[in-house]
Amino acid sequence: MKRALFDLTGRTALVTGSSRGLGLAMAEGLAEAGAAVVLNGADAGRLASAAAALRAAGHTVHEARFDVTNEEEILATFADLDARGVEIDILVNNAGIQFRRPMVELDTADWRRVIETNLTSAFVIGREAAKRMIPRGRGKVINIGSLTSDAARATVAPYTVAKGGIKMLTRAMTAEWAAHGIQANAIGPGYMLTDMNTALVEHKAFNDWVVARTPARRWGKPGELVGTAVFLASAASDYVNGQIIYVDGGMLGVL
Ligand code: GCO
Repeated sequence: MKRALFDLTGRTALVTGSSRGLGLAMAEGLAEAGAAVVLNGADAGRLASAAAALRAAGHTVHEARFDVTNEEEILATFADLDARGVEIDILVNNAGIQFRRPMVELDTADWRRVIETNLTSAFVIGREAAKRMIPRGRGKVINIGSLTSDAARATVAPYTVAKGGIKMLTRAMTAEWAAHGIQANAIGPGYMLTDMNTALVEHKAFNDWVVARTPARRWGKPGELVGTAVFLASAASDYVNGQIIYVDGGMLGVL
């Protein structure tokens, strides 16, 4: 049977940082397109309730509690998935943190924590997934970038550097894995209504700046990443590689 272009039936997607926010929205969208999903979070309770909600909607859900900065936990998770015969066809490197502080006041430990969580984790988890995708001759890696993958904003330097790194990591993955049938791409969300941005939404001047600066004149909703995620996870993007697709209401492209 010829697989419909955007159909993910029979595929399994691991989405890191998916017990809430953008990650959960994308996991739900991939499930609605037919995929089984492996939800991930560091908090077992939050993970279990997110998984229960998706199961109640009729989706096939596995739970993978691990801290994306803990390599031992990552390797143990992949060994456990192997043992259970759960093949990861689609990886969404979404887990990330934000930390806002001018660089002259920024501790090196905070810098390292953001880089480890937002960039190094994508390399380590991507490496483990690719080791298993390459022998199968196919796979999808979707890295979650940001507007700051291409433009800086004051007070968020480590986040900006990590997200800039995500764009180039995506291209490095393409350089090494595309010939093995793996498509690695990125999504650059704009200003989305997530927990990470609550303080910004509640800050009137910042909120007004986002609304005025965004051609769509509004913040984005997590569900608005789903279409791009399904496209990059499906056969529809089999010749799309090393790209970053901005889902930002036009913010990055318009002065
Ligand atoms: C910030 C925000 C941004 C957004 C997003 C924009 O402090 O400016 O947290 O980083 O979350 O990444 O693309």
